[in-house]
Amino acid sequence: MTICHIVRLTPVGRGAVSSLLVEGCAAATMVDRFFRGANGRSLTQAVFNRIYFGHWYHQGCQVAEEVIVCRRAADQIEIHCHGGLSAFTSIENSLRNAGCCNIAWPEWLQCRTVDPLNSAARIALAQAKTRRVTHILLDQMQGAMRQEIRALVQLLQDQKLAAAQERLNRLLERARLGLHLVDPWRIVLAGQPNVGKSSLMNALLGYSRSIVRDQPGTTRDMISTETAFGGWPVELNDSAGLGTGTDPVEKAGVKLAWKMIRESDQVILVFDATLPWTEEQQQLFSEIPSALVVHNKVDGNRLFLNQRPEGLLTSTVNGQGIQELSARLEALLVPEPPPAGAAIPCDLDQVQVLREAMSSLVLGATETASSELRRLLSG
Ligand SMILES: Nc1nc2c(ncn2[C@@H]2O[C@H](COP(=O)(O)OP(=O)(O)OP(=O)(O)O)[C@@H](O)[C@H]2O)c(=O)[nH]1
Ligand SMILES: [Mg+2]
Repeated sequence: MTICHIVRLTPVGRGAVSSLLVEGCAAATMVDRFFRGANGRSLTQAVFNRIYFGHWYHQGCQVAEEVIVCRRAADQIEIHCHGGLSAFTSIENSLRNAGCCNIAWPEWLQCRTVDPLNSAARIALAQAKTRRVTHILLDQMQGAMRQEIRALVQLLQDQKLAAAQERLNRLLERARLGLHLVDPWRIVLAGQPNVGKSSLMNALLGYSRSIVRDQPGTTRDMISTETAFGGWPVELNDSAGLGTGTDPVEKAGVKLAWKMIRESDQVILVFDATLPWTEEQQQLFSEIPSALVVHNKVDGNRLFLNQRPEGLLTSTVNGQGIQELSARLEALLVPEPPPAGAAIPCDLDQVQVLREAMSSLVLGATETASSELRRLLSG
């Protein structure tokens, strides 16, 4: 018997129903070894896309599992069982013991699809965490990228090279966003000890995630949480205060904070507005020029707002500037949100192909650019 593949169609975890697919020329015969339909007939006789109720008998076991099966194609049988892991795993085990092999659904999708852009969007869609991201990925699934690539290929064919380059450039400008639809943007709150980084983290999140204390050195490790600003997925990180203490744990925390600052997409650099501006603060400010500067504690009785760089004024006590901070972050991450239906490359392979096509185009290799782009349409 040729090998049949098992594909998990529903995520592992709680659910009312779990579904898996058995695929291969011998799928019906394979499932027939365990399935007893209420109508007593073999699945090889089953009408396509009709559902059949029956029981799954594990080898050597008298207890049967209630299942519904559906022959989706000559080589495909879908099995729907009770949700959760138990029924699902035991059915999978029966099939594996009979010689079937598991294949992960993204791999299965990529192998059998004729539209790689569609399958990439579907794979990303399964990981979408916000409505905004879901809309963008649905647009790609419904052909936004495909149409754009086709239009580009047509422009190249018509020798409209300047127009092609402009459109390709726009796609590449959106690549940064596309790559952060699933993989969240990394934002880090940094600054000297006790300036209110953890308080700001909690204020931005709307709940207490980080410990806040009136003493420097409270946060020592990195505290990470997933959230979203304006629908853009974000990993928000609270870091240890960038102090000069000699305590080994504190020093390790500072080292980790700098590492995160270097690796992040955006730094929020927090200063305490109730303290005079010092050389040390100026030094920190110049070390992270791309940071979004925040002067916190502006509810204080005595403020030192002169001679410091421009920045957002916030208070975690009365909420001043917190909404503005969140809006500024949204705008910094995606300065020009794409219009509905816009084409956006959503994985690294696509971005890589677009970059290669752009290089070819710049070198005047139109034919190469065109064939590179066509690769996106057919894999
Ligand atoms: N008045 C006032 N106090 C604040 C504000 N934000 C934070 N604080 C206080 O400042 C102190 C330090 O706050 P944290 O949020 O722990 O400061 P941090 O920067 O995370 O400190 P480390 O983790 O030690 O580096 C706490 O007593 C907070 O209540 C604010 O906006 N106004
Ligand atoms: Mg802290």
